[in-house]
Amino acid sequence: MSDRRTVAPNDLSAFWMPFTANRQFKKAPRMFVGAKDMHYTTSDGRTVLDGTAGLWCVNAGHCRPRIVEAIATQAAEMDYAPAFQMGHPKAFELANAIVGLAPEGLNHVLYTNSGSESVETALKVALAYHRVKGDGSRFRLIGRERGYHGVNFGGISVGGIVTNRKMFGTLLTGVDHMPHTHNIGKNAFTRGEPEHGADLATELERIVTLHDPSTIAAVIVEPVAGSTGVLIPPKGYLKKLREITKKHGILLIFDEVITGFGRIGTPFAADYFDVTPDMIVCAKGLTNGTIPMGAVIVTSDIHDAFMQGPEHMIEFFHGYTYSGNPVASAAGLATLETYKEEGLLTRGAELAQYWEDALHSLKGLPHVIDIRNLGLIGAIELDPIAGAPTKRAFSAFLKAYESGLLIRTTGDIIALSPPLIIEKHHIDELFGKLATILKTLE
Ligand code: PXG
Repeated sequence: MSDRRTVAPNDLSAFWMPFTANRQFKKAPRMFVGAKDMHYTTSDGRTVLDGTAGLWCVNAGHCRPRIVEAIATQAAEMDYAPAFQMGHPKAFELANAIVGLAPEGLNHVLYTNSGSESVETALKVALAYHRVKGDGSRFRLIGRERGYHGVNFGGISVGGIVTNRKMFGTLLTGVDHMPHTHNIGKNAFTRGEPEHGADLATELERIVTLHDPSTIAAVIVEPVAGSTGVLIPPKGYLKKLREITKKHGILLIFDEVITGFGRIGTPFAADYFDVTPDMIVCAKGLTNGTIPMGAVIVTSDIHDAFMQGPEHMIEFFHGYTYSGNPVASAAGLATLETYKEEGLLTRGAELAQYWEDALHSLKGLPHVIDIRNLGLIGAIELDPIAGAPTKRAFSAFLKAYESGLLIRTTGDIIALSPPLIIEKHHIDELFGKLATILKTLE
């Protein structure tokens, strides 16, 4: 019998791959078959340094023993318990642990299976919250250009990525968008938070005035926009959004699917920016990428508003078969223990300066028009090839893979977000390889 860990299947046609150039991939497949700590192993036996924590999710590095064991043990002990009208201890333990990490006041957790579902859940909570409070005219949701909130209908409606929206009809109605904050003209090569652009938050005032505050349920933003190419918020911008939303009784939702669990050197971005939203949406790092799981963390004010009416009645008609799944909960608990034991939720802060210096050393290399960073996130924006946008960055991605380095690209932007266990010598290796690649790009 063949060793299934190392031999690639010979028919790749059945799997229609997500967000992938399927025809290109299937002509020259890139297959991972193993992973440990900072590295993947490819089907042809090569080692690849993980510059992206999988897809921004493997914050503690790969195949960590405590997490692996917790998953195996839970799968053997109790694989599944009904999520509706029944419970199991680990889902409650994990909710307490999440609340323990979250900013003060965010005290209740709804579970989901992904970031996309967390977004849908948060938007629904927002609409229902106003309604249970007798304020049902608040039906509008405000997102932002270039925002990414997953791929379900609510998420693409409040999201602002054209390619993810244009094929899908009218989307949700009653949605409006703030302008994005990306401004290379003024902020290129800024280290950390850009100086220019906080005034863009006042665009929210304009939108609120246009629709009247009494019609607006919630504003959702990524504190640091990830998928759209790493857009760091201008200094003071998020605080202004908080002031405006508070003034008008509008809920503020932080989508921390990427920034949650230590990515920028604090447990959540809310901590880093010292801005407490009404809800935090998370997923990815919650289980270190092992078992699909997401969560929405909400304030007591939101939770308590629903706890009314006859006690035998369901308070919120929403949830998933796998909400708080036992194996996912066990993975989540072991993940949070690993983060705590190894100080990973603040390790990004310790390494941020070294990371920033290494990243910005690429300034001046061919085609590099901007470099941005925060915590252990980095982005390098390349000048697109005329008439062939995305091609230059994609070719950097392919060359990186060949040279033993995993990076992510979106448009002509290279995004980096390594596991938080990264060591300085890995950072040197990563940027050393990247510099070589950038020098050879067409
Ligand atoms: N919100 C944000 C802010 C995200 O970044 C989602 C929601 C959706 O999560 P799910 O689990 O449904 O995929 C995301 C996902 C990339 C990349 O490389 C980013 C994501 C997913 C895949 C790739 O930029 N973010």
